[in-house]
Formats: sequence, C-alpha cells, structure tokens
Amino acid sequence: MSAGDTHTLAEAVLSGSRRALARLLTRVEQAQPDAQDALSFLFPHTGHAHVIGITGAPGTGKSSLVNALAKAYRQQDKTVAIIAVDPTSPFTGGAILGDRIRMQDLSGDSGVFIRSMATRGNLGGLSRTTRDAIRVMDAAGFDIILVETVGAGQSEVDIVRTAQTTIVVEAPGLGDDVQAIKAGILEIADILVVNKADRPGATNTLRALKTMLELGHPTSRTQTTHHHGQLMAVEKPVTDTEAAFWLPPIVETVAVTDTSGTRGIDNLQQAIASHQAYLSDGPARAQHEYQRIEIELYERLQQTLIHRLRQQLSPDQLRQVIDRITARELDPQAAVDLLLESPSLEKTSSDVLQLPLSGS
Ligand SMILES: Nc1nc2c(ncn2[C@@H]2O[C@H](COP(=O)(O)OP(=O)(O)OP(=O)(O)O)[C@@H](O)[C@H]2O)c(=O)[nH]1
Ligand SMILES: [Mg+2]
Repeated sequence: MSAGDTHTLAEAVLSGSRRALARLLTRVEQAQPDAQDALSFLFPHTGHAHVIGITGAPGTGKSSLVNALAKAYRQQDKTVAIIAVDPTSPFTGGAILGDRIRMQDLSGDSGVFIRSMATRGNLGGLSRTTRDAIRVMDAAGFDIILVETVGAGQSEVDIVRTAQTTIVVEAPGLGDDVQAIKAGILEIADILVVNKADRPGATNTLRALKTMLELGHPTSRTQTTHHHGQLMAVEKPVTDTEAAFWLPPIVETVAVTDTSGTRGIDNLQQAIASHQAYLSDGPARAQHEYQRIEIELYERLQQTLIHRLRQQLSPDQLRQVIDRITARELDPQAAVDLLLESPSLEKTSSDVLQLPLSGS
C-alpha cells in the first residue's frame, strides 16, 4: 500500500467509514510501516473520546460489564468503540470467542464498533499498539472507548494507564476475598466495581475493598490511631489539598441479563461521569494528561533507542562486550557507556528525535 493509499484510508476513517477503520486497525496491529503516516495524519483529530479502561482478574465479568455499559451509553445516543485486549491467547482464542458471544447483542448497531486484539508476538509492543488503536477510534469520532484487559501483570497496568478513567473489577468467590486484587492494580483504580453482586460473598468483598481503600488511599477519611493502647478509627479533617484528590467510589453491579436483569449499571455510569467531571476541572486534567503523555513518550523513546542500537551494533560487538563482563574486565554499567560511545553509534543521540516512531 502506498502512502497515498494510507492517506485515503485515514481520510475515510475521518468521514466515518467502518470498513476503513477496520482495515487501518489491522495495519496498526501489524505495525505496518505506513500505519505511522496514518496515525500522524489522524493525531490532530484525537482527544475527544472518553477512554475507559476496565481491568480485573479473569472471569470477574469485565466483558459482561463492557457489554452492559455499551448498551447504556447507546441509550444515551453516545457512540461506543470497544477494544478487548488479550495478551496471551491467539486470535482464535477461547476468551475472545467468548467475548464475541457475550457482546453479540451489540452487533448490528452501527454506533458500536468492537475490536479484539490478541497480541502475542506483537511487533510494536502491546501498550503501544493499544494506544494507537485507541487513537484511530478516537479520530473516527467515537464518544466512548471501552478498553478491556485482564489485570494480571505490568503490561496490563501499562495499557490501563492509557485510559482516562480506570475501572477495576472484583467479584466474590475468587479465592480469599480481596486476595485476587493485586495491590498495584488497586492503586490504579479510579472506580472499583464489585460485580456479581447477586452472588453470596459480595458483601464480604465489598467490606474488604472498603477497608483496603481506607487504609491505603491518601484521601482516606478514616485513620487508625492508638488511644490508651487501643486501635481506634478517627476521622481526618478535610483540607484544601485533599479536596483536589479523587477518592475511588465502590460500585456494586450485576452485569448479566439472563435471569434477574442487570443492576447498578446506572450507578457505574454516574461514577464514570463524576470522574470525567473531576478530570475536566482545571489542574487535575492537565496533570493527568501530562502524565499519560510522559509515560508514552518515554516508552516510545526507549523502544526507538533500543531498536536503533540493535541496528548499529553487530552481534559480534555485543558478544565481545558480554564476554568481557563475564571475565570481570568490565562492569555492566561501564559496558553500557562503552556501547553508547562506540563511533558507529555517534549518530544515534542526535538523530533519534527525527526517527519515525514506528520502531520497525
Ligand atoms: N452471577 C453473575 N454472573 C456473572 C455476572 N457478570 C458476569 N457473570 C458471568 O461470569 C462469567 C465471566 O464473565 P465475563 O464477562 O466473560 O468475565 P471477564 O472478566 O470478561 O472474563 P475474562 O475476559 O475471561 O477475564 C460469565 O459466565 C458471565 O456470565 C454477574 O453480575 N453475576
Ligand atoms: Mg473478557
């Protein structure tokens, strides 16, 4: 495909073609060199969508929630794009097949666009591809972009950082109450959901989450203190700086529709809207966006620099350096300095900012 074709494709995306959108997403996913041109072209048209990340342990009901949320947004006439990121299974994987079936009742609605991304062996890195896919969807004009990832490792945390609002989903009956929640995942939550509230144990999960939040969050209203040798809970006074913090609300939901119908989806939508309002209020927004872009920039710089180095160093050079470290002639940091100073690399530092960021 020529640069002109990519341009046409990107323009078709802007004018609302779903076919062009699907084709461009494939190019982005495969890290095709010309995809970068399209991304650059589309970038000025991004920044309008509200990107909502939904993460949590496997089977907590993320896809079911995405489905319910998408329907609720459609009822408000908002257009919705969905990205289900599966870091492990191949494209035909069971999880994604399951998602397709769960989200079937959304198909046929042109205001909804669903994309699964199975990214094992992905060329450009999982979080970068996800970010790029989100940007394409954003440029395509969707109001809401829902990104589902399994909250299991660092890469998922990275993906979630792409979102403006992050929802961490917990459910009862996944082992020892809150054990299923990794501390790192909890920290990134803007909203906590206890899904499967119809199941026994939901109250325990809710209570455990509340305790964890109250102990761990900077805006926590209650603090424990020792008083005459007894542990007591005390209320902290509200200060101005604290008012600028966001205390993650906990929302109970039932996401399945088969028997009793869904529950709490409206509350979840309200929590999302409140978070969006909080974000669009002055300093919080600027800070949030700055952080997200900073993370992305470092990630791209890192990938590009490493790629550039790999291209310029021969495997022999690398092997020699490793041998010298093994022989204790060089320490690893001195080796890094040496490699960066190598004459063949002189161009690297000055050229890096002009490099295309596709990394391919
Ligand atoms: N009882 C009950 N079951 C639910 C609820 N939400 C989802 N489920 C069921 O839980 C199972 C897992 O739901 P999914 O939506 O696929 O969960 P997930 O978190 O997307 O799963 P993975 O993507 O595989 O990690 C399915 O059988 C759902 O029908 C709920 O609110 N109550
Ligand atoms: Mg799922």
